[in-house]
Order: sequence, then C-alpha cells, then structure tokens
Amino acid sequence: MTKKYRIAFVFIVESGDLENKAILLGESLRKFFPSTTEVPIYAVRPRKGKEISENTKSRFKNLGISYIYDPVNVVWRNLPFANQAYGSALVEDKLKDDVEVLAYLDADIVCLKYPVNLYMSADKQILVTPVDVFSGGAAKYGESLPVNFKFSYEINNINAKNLWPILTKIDRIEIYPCFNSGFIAVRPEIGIFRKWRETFEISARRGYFGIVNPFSQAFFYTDQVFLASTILSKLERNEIGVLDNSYNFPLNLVQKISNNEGKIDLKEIVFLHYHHSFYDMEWTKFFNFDEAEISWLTSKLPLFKDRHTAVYRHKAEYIRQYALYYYWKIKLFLSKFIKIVSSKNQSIDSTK
Ligand SMILES: [Mn+2]
Repeated sequence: MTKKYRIAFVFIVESGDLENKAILLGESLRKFFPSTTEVPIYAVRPRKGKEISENTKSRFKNLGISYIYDPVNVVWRNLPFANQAYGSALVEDKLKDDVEVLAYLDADIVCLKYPVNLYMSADKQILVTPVDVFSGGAAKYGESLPVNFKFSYEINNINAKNLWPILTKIDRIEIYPCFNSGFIAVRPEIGIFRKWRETFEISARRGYFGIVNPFSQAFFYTDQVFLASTILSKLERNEIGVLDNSYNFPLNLVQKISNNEGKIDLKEIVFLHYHHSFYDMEWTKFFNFDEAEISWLTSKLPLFKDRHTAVYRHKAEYIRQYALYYYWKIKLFLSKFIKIVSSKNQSIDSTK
C-alpha cells in the first residue's frame, strides 16, 4: 500500500532559545524538502506554559510548518526531555495511515545534506544511531543493570539475557542496545512513539519519581533509557536499522572525533547535532567546508543565547520534581511497610 506521504518530520518547540533552534531546523529541512504539500513538518509544544512568540509562529507559517499546541504532557511536565515522547506520539497517531517514515529530530539539529537513508529498506521498522558516549543513560553489557534500566526493562518486559551488545559511537564501550534520542525515524503504524509515551506514563504510576533522584544523570537520560526498552519490546534485532555518525553527528564531541580522524568533511554530514555549539563559531575550525555552500547557515550564526534555555532545566522544574521525589519516597516506603504489616497479620491469622 502506498501512502500519501513518504516522509514527515516532527520536533519540539517551547519559548526561549528552543524557538531559534526550531526555526533553524525547519529552515534547514525545507532546503532539502521544499514542497510543503509533499513533506509535512510539525512543531509541537506539548506542555502548559512556555508559549512561543508570534514571530516564531509566523516563521513556521512561512516555512509551511504546522504548529501544534496540545498540553498532553502533564505527569512528566518537569522533565523537558519527556516532551519528545509526547510530541512525537501525537504526530505519529495523526499520521499513522498517511506517512511511510516519520522522523523525530531534536531542535538542536540542522540538516546539511539530503537524508537519503531515511527511505528505509522493507525489513527495517526504525532508524536510530547508538548512544555517543557511556553515561548514566547507558548500561554496560553483561553487568548488573542500573536502577533506571531495571525499571525501564520491567515496564516493557525486557529480559537482559536475550539482548546483544552494541558499541557507544565515540568511546566504543559495550552496552545493552541504547540509542541517542535526538534522531529517531519510524514507520508510524508500528506505534513506537506512542509506546514510548506509554512507558513514561506507566513509570510515573509505578513510582519512578521516588526511585531516581531528579539531579542524577540517570534521571537526565530518562527519555533515552525508556526509548531503549520501548524499541526492544516492539522490534526484533534485524528490524532496527542503525545508521552511522553522519545521521546524528555530536558536535559537542567534535574535538574527540577530530583527534582521532583529523579535520572532518562537513559535506559528509547529514544531521548535525550541535547541542550548545552554535552560540559561537569555534566549531568551524574542526571542519573542512566550502564557505559558499553553508553561507545560508553561517549567516544565521551564532545563535542568540536566551537565558531561558530549554536544554538546562529551569529551577522551578527541579524544585517541583524534588518535591515529587520525596512525596513518592514516602509513599513507596509506606506501601512497603503496609505490605510487611499485613503479611505478618496474615501469618498470625494462619496460626489460629
Ligand atoms: Mn539534542
């Protein structure tokens, strides 16, 4: 069955510097996909507050980008990175019968080259890239699982014994399959994004907030850890297409990469994941590039650094999450306590 669209894109936008980033991403995508009738692009704001400016809305309009505000992220509103699951699930549900490939991109990505590999082969259901470096958002292969992974695997019934090792992209460490959540392309009828959202919802009900400290790396990488078990629960190993570094090039790690490989050809890079690196022009010194070819990009840089960056979480979010942490800790403690007391009562009963 052929669908109405071959490719569609979705990303998240909220007030602050995410607006500039989202506009830049939209502009870069439209350079390679100029037809607004053939390639839908969605910018989603899935939380209350953080209203974007009229200027951003009109830029989206001019670029043929559909802007959706739908505050579906309620339970996880203190973690900006949960927005990805809520926003992408919303568009996945909307386009499930109409589009062959739906790609979610972080707003801190630009498209520099036509992403030909997005047209995935028939045996693949998803395209991803491995985690860049080992962190609290990954679990070493063959070792006991950290608490966030244990939690995530339990929700989606993953048995670590059935899994295979993959290597982190840059420091080459063997981990359980786990992918960077900045670039994910799916066949929307499979429902990966919706299951990812469901994993977030279930985790909150089961007390994840009281188990993982909101200031920890483990919490920071929750989206990535939940994505891993979501993918593993839906797909077989051979259905997961793993793309190379050019589809999610970590500009924050460029120094390490160029130490190994020397100057990098910017021409080879499809999706440049620039993180915080566009607030100045330092990054350019690591690349070979044709000035004229990327003048459309460099003329817009450096990006204005808004004090409300979405990448760093707001103080209010931390405080609210910290309050939840203790609320859930007490709740989990009490429920354990009640279980122990009632089981003792039962054993007394049984001796009667
Ligand atoms: Mn990112």
